[in-house]
Formats: sequence, structure tokens, C-alpha cells
Amino acid sequence: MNRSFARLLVLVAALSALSITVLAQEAKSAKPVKKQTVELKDAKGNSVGTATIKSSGKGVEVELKVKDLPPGVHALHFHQNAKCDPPDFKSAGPHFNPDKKQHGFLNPNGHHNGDMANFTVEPNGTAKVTVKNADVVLGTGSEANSLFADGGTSLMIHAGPDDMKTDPAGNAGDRIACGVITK
Ligand SMILES: [Cu+2]
Ligand SMILES: [Zn+2]
Repeated sequence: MNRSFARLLVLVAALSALSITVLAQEAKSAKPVKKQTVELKDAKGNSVGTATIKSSGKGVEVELKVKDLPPGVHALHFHQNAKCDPPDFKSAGPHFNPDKKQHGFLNPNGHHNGDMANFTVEPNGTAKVTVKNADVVLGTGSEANSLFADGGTSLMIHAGPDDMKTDPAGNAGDRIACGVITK
């Protein structure tokens, strides 16, 4: 065996090892996520609690445990971008809408994948509720309706309730708390 052939063999062995490592990593990242916890922050950057998103049926359920919020009924949506820049959270973009529909469960041309039922904050500023969404998944991030698609999404709480029909955002008022959802 001459020297350059030996070198070639070493190189081939090294490349094989590398490709096996890469394949193993791809297999790992392709594993669907079953549960993801998201921290929610208000316009001042203070934590107002968490949302635990779990796979449920063909969608997800969101377990909200929040505090220091204004009492009353609030809209809850998934928004398109994995960005929550305070104080207005405009960077989160519009509602997550891979199915390209209009806003609201009461809209004949609705609804967005990111639309969800309103929830209520108690007089002491807390809420502990579970809200379902049948139109998004955690998944691997490769599904169009994955909350991890295109770099992720965000979970948003609004100052007021969603009227479930007014495009594009249900007249829900200011964005008051936001959490980034990434894999
Ligand atoms: Cu919203
Ligand atoms: Zn919407």
C-alpha cells in the first residue's frame, strides 16, 4: 500500500464518520416535540407566567399559568414570528395563518390557525386555564402548521377580548404579554 492510498483511506473513513454524525443529528431534530414551555413577558419585560404547550389529538393544548395581568376577558393567539420586542410586540407580526384564511371562528372565511378562545383573568390578576387549538402542532418544525415552522412563532395575550369575527385580529386591543416559541 503506498502512502497516498493510505491517506485516501483515512480521509474516506473520516468522511464516513462525519456523515454518520450528521445523519444522527438530523434524525434527532426530526423527532416530534410533545411539550414545550414558553415564558410570557409583559411590555416592561417582567415575567407574567408560563404557557405549557402540549401535543393533544391532532392539535395542541395550552396550559396558561399567569399573574400580574389586568382582570377580565383577554384574547389569546399564536402569532407568526418568533419575536416579542416590547413594549408593543408588533414584531410578532399577524396571527399565525399558514392556511391563509381570515380571522375568527364566527367569520365565514375564517379562521386563522393561530386563533383561540378567550380566557379570563381573575380579580387577583391570575389565571390558570387550558385552551385548545386543533389547527397547529408542535411536531418537528417541518409541518406548515407547526409552531416551530420558519424559525418559530409566538403566543400573545391582548388587553381585551377577541370578538371572533373582525379581520385581521378580532378587535382585541393592545398586545400586553408575549412569549417566543422556538424549538
Ligand atoms: Cu393576537
Ligand atoms: Zn386571527
